[in-house]
Amino acid sequence: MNPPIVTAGMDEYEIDYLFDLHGYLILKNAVPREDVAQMNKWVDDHWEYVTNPGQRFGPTAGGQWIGNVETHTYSGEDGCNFQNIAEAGGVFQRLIDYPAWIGHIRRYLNPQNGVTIHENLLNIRGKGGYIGIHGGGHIPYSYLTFRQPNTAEWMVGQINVITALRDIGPGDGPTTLIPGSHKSAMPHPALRDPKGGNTVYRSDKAAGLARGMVEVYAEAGDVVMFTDTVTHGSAERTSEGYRRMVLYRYSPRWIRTRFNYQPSAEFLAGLTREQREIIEPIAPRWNPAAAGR
Ligand SMILES: O=C(O)CCC(=O)C(=O)O
Ligand SMILES: [Fe+2]
Repeated sequence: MNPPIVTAGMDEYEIDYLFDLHGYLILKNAVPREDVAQMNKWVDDHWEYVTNPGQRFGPTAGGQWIGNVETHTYSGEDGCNFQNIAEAGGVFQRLIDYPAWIGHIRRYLNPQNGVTIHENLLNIRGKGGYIGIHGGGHIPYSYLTFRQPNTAEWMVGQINVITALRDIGPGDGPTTLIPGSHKSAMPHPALRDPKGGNTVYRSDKAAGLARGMVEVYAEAGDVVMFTDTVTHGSAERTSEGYRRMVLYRYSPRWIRTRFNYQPSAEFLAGLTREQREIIEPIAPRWNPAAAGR
């Protein structure tokens, strides 16, 4: 099967058809070289956090703070995450509503739902690292919708946008997914519920080896955009060195942030109106007389 590659000037209907059918798109050359270079420089400047295992933490433990960016790992194997990377500013701020994808995001979430960011991070993953197989159209999570079932309107509950900062090819631990699985009512064989329900979200097996998976390759500056509903994960990295990518997850404004990082005052002040509506779609509200605010 040919991967659903989107190139400049492609007809929107064709793009939508591919996204609907496969559950993902590869946006070629979506992020220009200068922006990729800026992000790689940030990684180089903060490499000590990646290589010092003492600064990798389990999902519930606190990480190291770089301003309002926090280091973190989900499982250890998935590598080092710099969570809340949008607060690193510059290009990371511009990614919030990057022109290459924000129009697709607004359309697929459905403009009536607005847009917010559920999670944003920069991930560095070394040899042996991977992500277990997870997701699928069978799971009754409110953010794993794809269309309004009565009218077939777009109603995608979450779209992941991965920007490759280095080329990601065979052996480099690419994202893997099962095209079309966002529409499957049956759990993947690795996600079967022993009691016959639809409760198993994730397995620890590297997703690359699971039945039906395809590896999604990307060159630096390409973007892999997929509904979180598609069954996915990543292959184990077998090459030397590290995979570098940035991930912004978009959801309707009704869905709360994953970790509830509170935007710093400086960050908020530097956002454009459109960016602010995404980062803080609902302004905080409290009794002005309350203490401590
Ligand atoms: O690390 C990867 O390639 C997959 C990341 C993932 O599971 C996600 O974006 O939801
Ligand atoms: Fe995922």
